[in-house]
Amino acid sequence: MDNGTHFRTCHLCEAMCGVAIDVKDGRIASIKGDSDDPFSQGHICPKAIALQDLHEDADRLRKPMRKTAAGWQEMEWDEALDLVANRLHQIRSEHGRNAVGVYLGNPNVHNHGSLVATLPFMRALGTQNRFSATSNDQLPHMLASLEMFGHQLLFPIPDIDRTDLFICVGANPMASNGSLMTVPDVRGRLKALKQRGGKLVVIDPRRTETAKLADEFHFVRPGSDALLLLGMVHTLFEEELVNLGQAEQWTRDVDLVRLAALPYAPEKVADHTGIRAADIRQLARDLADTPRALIYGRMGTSTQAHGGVATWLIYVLNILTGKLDLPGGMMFNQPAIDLIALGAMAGQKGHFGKRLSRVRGLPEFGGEYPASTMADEILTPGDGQIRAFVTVAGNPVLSSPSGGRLDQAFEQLEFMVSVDYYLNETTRHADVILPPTAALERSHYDLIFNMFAVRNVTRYSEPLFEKPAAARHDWEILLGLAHRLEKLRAGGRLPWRKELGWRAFKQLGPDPILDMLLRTGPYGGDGGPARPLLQPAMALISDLLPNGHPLRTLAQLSPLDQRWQSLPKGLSLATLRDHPHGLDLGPLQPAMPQRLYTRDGNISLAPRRYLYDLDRLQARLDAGPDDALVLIGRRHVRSNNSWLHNSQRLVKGKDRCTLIMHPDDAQRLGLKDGVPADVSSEAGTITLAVEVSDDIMPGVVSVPHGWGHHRTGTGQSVASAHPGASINDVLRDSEVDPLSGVSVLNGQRVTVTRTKAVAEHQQRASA
Ligand SMILES: Nc1nc2c(c(=O)[nH]1)N[C@H]1C(S)=C(S)[C@@H](COP(=O)(O)OP(=O)(O)OC[C@H]3O[C@@H](n4cnc5c(=O)[nH]c(N)nc54)[C@H](O)[C@@H]3O)O[C@H]1N2
Ligand SMILES: Nc1nc2c(c(=O)[nH]1)N[C@H]1C(S)=C(S)[C@@H](COP(=O)(O)OP(=O)(O)OC[C@H]3O[C@@H](n4cnc5c(=O)[nH]c(N)nc54)[C@H](O)[C@@H]3O)O[C@H]1N2
Ligand code: SF4
Ligand SMILES: [Mo]
Repeated sequence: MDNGTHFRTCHLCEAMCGVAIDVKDGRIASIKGDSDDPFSQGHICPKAIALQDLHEDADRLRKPMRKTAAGWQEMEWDEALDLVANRLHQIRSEHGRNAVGVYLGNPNVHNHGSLVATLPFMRALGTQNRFSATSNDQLPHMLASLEMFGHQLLFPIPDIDRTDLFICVGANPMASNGSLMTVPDVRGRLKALKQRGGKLVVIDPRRTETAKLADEFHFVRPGSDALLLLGMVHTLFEEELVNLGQAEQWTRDVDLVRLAALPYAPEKVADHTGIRAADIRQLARDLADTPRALIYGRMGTSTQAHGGVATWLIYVLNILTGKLDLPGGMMFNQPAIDLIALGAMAGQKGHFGKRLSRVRGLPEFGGEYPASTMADEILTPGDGQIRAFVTVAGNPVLSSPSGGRLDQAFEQLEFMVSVDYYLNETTRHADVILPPTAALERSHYDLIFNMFAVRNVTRYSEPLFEKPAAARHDWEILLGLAHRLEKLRAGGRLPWRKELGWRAFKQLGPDPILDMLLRTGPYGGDGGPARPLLQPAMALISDLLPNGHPLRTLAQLSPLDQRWQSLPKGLSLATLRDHPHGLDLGPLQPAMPQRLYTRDGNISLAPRRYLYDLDRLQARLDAGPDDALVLIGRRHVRSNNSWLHNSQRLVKGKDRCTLIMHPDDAQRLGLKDGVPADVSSEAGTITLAVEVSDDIMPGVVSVPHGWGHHRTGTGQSVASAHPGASINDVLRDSEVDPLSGVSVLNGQRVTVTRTKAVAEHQQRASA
């Protein structure tokens, strides 16, 4: 790679910071914030250096590997892809297409090549046993968007730069850098909020890094948010504070919400939530009375026992107080590549509950079953049992509940393949590992996170390093497998048109598709020359895609054909190449009712499935306040899920995988700061050091996720030296929110005891 400074978007988290990477003698000399990026303006977080560490990591796999009796052996690409396709095809021929399971992990959504190639790959696999990180994450948000706004990806985004009241429930953007809110430099933006006289309120069972910046903070009992939020809705109606503003014209079922909230007066729910009734009422009043205000919820309100209802209620509160679609409230963004509109044009807005999973009868969402039933589907014999498994950029052994059970399940498969560049807790079970190129060897465009950004922005990054001759990109691996699988299914030969389609797809790759999408998108509209060969190639490619795939519309799109009330800026890939720091496309704009995709064009405020699920909440209320010890998760700015622990520069320093516990609980349990404790449930036991702190609510303990690198047979030397323990070895996969199917990652009951070995040791010492 040329010496000098290269500009790029960091792909590690959702914030999309621009980085300036200095290369000297073919090596990275420094990584800094790109101060000319109009969106991030030079901000980066400590994780950005991991871009270099990942790239240079000697443990990162660079060639396909096969597990043999004599250990792992390297393979050539064609041999590896043939082997994998043949084995998968053989198993589905013998046991049916659902005998192959597949799990897609989080890094896929940070990789436009993977996104373009995943769906044809899924279609080629043809299995209904699909899983992903969605059901350990944002599923309730997608469900609420689908039910209320008619499209699973149409998320309301906090207009953080213009709001005067930001109520943050169950999110810790100071550690996570924002989620479903792409927001580089959240600290700077929250500071600006305060400077203009605005207020930040945080509601969380832990006084988080974000809470420490807040003007007002409330501890909330994990899993009780739905009660708190209903108490706020109740107050709005009782005190006549409901005012939908413009949205009144296109919102239906307001009365049903009023009725639903009747039993939940703040005075009734206060003890359950741990928040005083007067405070609940004041929160509702503040939200209603502040013209530019919003309430935002994330992992803490989503991945819990009432995640479906709580997430719905957050949307409801914004709408009842007239904050949806208003500057300073929750707004819809308008990305340069609008997968929402494209999906809708292709007839696909999302679906839920069309099928139920075989073993536990859990609902599919967007064609995927909940990750919490993955082990059931592998371990339970019968028709449709999963016998072969594919993971793509995922580490479910550490990221999904009952990790120990997943270890067992993966071990008993007939065949497993992982598309991943690390030998880790999950991929160690694979028979073949197919490692893609490193991120800096590929181009980058945020197809997903541009849709969640707090401003409309766009930026394309060229590869920083040339791809090594023998390496394959994720999209090449997935298309290579898909093409082979389709051929095998067709008995060895495809009709010429399909064959041509696969070849065109593999030849073009994702970037010409980006170009086409940019030109035909809302900021395209330059009427530039449609490339003569591209359009027919797109027609061939779109035939390979499943029905409803957003790119299915590709062949029909043309730059002259204005589908959006166009905001022409003449965008194309060439424009973006000319602007390596990215382009600002302006603040969020009101978009209702045009942006709604519901059948009748209205917001559905009270979808029935939420109302039915209130019975379960009522039962919780009837059972009385609960003080059992419950477990919640946490994130740290120097870590990212399970896969940045092999960077020495990020893991160094004091142990961050600790059990945070309130002093009262520590005293009751005979525990002290720094002493190891056992955290147990039916799923398993983990041992980790206690960190006593009154920053956590009594009755709650917290453990970060993504650790547990003590397992044998992995190939991450730094991570193994800083193993920590996996919270998902204690969380039970039996606990899901029955409404949405999302895993309960926060609020499960656990027992904590002094680690036996230590207790015995101390007894001996005192004897
Ligand atoms: N208890 C608890 N569990 C949680 C959470 C929690 O808060 N608490 N959070 C949940 C959430 S929000 C998420 S998103 C999930 C994440 O869960 P997963 O997506 O299953 O796990 P990650 O830790 O992100 O692992 C990513 C994997 O992808 C590989 N990888 C990285 N980049 C690439 C690439 O470019 N290509 C390929 N092919 N592979 C790559 C890494 O080596 C790693 O194996 O975890 C969930 N699990
Ligand atoms: N540094 C870093 N950044 C990341 C990641 C990472 O692992 N590390 N992961 C990325 C991913 S994949 C995602 S999805 C995002 C997630 O982004 P966030 O949702 O902002 O991340 P969390 O830190 O998990 O915040 C969840 C908060 O909910 C609180 N909580 C737990 N239970 C409850 C409850 O019952 N009620 C309420 N009100 N609060 C509760 C927790 O204490 C925690 O503060 O972060 C992304 N960014
Ligand atoms: S916040 Fe950190 S990890 Fe996230 S995009 Fe910015 S530099 Fe990368
Ligand atoms: Mo996530």
